[in-house]
Amino acid sequence: MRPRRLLYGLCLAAGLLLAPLIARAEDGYDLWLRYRPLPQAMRTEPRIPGPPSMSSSPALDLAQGELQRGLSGLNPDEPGLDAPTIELGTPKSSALVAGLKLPLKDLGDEGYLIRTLADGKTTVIAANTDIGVLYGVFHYLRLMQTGARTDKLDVRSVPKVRYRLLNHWDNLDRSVERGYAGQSLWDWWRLPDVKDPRYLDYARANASIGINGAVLNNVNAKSDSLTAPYIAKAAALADAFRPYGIKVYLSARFSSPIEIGGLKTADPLDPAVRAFWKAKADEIYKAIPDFGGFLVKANSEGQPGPQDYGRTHADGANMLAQAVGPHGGIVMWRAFVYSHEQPDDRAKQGYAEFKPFDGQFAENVIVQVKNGAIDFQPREPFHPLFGAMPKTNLGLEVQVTKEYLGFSTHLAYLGPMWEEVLKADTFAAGPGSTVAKVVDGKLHGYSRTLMAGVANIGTDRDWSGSQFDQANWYAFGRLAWDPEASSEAIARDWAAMTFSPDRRFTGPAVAMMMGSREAVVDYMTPIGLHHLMGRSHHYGPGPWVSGGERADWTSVYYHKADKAGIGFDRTASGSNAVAQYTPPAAAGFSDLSKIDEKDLLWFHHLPWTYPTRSGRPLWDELVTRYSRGVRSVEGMQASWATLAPYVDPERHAQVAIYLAIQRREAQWWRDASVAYFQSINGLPLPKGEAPPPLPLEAYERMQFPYAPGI
Ligand code: BDP
Repeated sequence: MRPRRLLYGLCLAAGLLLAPLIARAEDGYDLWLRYRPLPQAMRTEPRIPGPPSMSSSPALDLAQGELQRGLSGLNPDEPGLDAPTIELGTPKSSALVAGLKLPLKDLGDEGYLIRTLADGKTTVIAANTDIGVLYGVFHYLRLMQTGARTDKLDVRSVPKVRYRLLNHWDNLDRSVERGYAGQSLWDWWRLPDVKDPRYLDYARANASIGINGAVLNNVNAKSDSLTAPYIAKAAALADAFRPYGIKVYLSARFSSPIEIGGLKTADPLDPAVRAFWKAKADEIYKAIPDFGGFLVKANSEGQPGPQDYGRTHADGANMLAQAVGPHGGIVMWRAFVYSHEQPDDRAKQGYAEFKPFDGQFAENVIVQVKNGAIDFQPREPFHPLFGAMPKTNLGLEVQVTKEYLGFSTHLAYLGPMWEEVLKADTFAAGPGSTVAKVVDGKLHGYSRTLMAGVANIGTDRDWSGSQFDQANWYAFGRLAWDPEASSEAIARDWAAMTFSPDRRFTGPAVAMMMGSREAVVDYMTPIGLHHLMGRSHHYGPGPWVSGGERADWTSVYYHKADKAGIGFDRTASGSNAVAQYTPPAAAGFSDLSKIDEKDLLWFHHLPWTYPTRSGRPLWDELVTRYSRGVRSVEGMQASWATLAPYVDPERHAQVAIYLAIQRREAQWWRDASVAYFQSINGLPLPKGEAPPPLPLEAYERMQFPYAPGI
């Protein structure tokens, strides 16, 4: 044998030997779309459908392929002769669907029906559009993956929110601001020539949860993204995503007319500036005919904006809206604005700057509002703008990446956090005026609705930096589709699809997930405290952070602890931020007898001796909660250990290691916070509470110059 042949033979033999081992290793790449064989008792073995009877399209081919892939993975046995059959399509693509005269009218462009026909043997997945069919297929497969009955189906689903977008804070050098899952997926350097197959996997995963748009670049944007070479790169991504129903959007830097347009100004009322944006929009739409539109962070944290020219947010947003409007595009204008030159409570600034302009934004503008008035903290009361702008489309922005909840190594399922906000009552049109009803447009009749999630996705094999962080991506998509969905039901689906549908697994796993965010709140920012993390990288505790370039980036600005007490007085005796809410909502926050203690120190400055509802004085309650958080993590560790029989060793081990990190860091948060606040109040610890093992200075001295995500 010639040496090359020999080498080839050896490699082949080694490959064959190793293949079963490699195939068994699970690294999380498959997400919730694993399609591993179901336990025998759950199998139904439907007959895999043939190609569409009348016409096809890329999306329909994908739907067909996905169904085949799912069914043959989940039910590897040959279907029996009397196996049920599945028909999928639109009235245009399927003669059966056309003939059935199904009630498709109200399904719109994205909804679908899944129905078992009277013969009890045929199930149709039908929609008005091919993408609707694809969504229906993913729903059908989810039912199978979670072990639900599929023999008598009557499902109808229509998204309640029109724009369901991921916001990638990805930079052109492939770093990701606040990203903890590796580099950016977008290989800007090699695009547009090299089209990483992972772009398709990304799009497929998003389609499976109904996400229909991606903002490709960081809100702290560079103008380069709008130059011809980068438009071509974005167009290549748009081509990859299109069959999956995903449009691309770009963050636009407001000063681009100066930086890449050769103008002296970016004043939105200047005719040359308006002409620049119009020409830029035309150029983009030429390359990407279904381009979604622009996302803009203006006049916030040093970003340029219309106020630099004495103009308003409405002036800026409307100018861009006019440029993309003729092409069907939208502008998402962020309400996350605040300035350290403004002495008033930072929590009040978004409302103060936007509320006066209600009704002045163009119809294709959506003002994008973070869930709370400060900044993605582990817990914030809902943003006062919700319910306050009936004449302006408002969208909700949440952070899927866990900048403030332990990066990727803490297990925190964010579904309950978003559900808490979505269920919060604004009382804008009487009781029941929830944030969900504002966001889905029902309350005020918005013409455009939006939910945006700051993505937690990167080049890590498991996409999100941890197995359980995939659940946050998943839950975001599901809640954007239906903001009134139950985060617990979503967690159950995810756990079943991602690990095992066995109830002995999903029961404890879902319990862990549902308690996990509250655990983080306990060990980081209990009882309404907020913004206590390390400076700039935001890793670990930093309640002592003070001084520096801006007060509103310190911790002492927010906790206001002194010898006598702690908390931010946002009632009438303090900043009166509470007055930005409707009177009934405000009363619920300012009245000490009514307020939920979870928000107590967000709105009130109270003495350390203040009697909390547990009967403990405030200081004792605070310490108790810090320690409770650490114990909750120990509980998760114990629970996870018992779940080993249901999870492949690779993923089980990764989660266990991360939980050990979380346990250690929860203790660190508790100890450092207790040491700091005790240095301020000089009070003894409640009985049974261990003193922090290190002196305060030791915690303060810790430096993390290489923390990820900056
Ligand atoms: C903050 C992040 C910062 C973002 C900012 C934003 O620390 O990196 O630029 O939000 O939303 O939480 O613009």
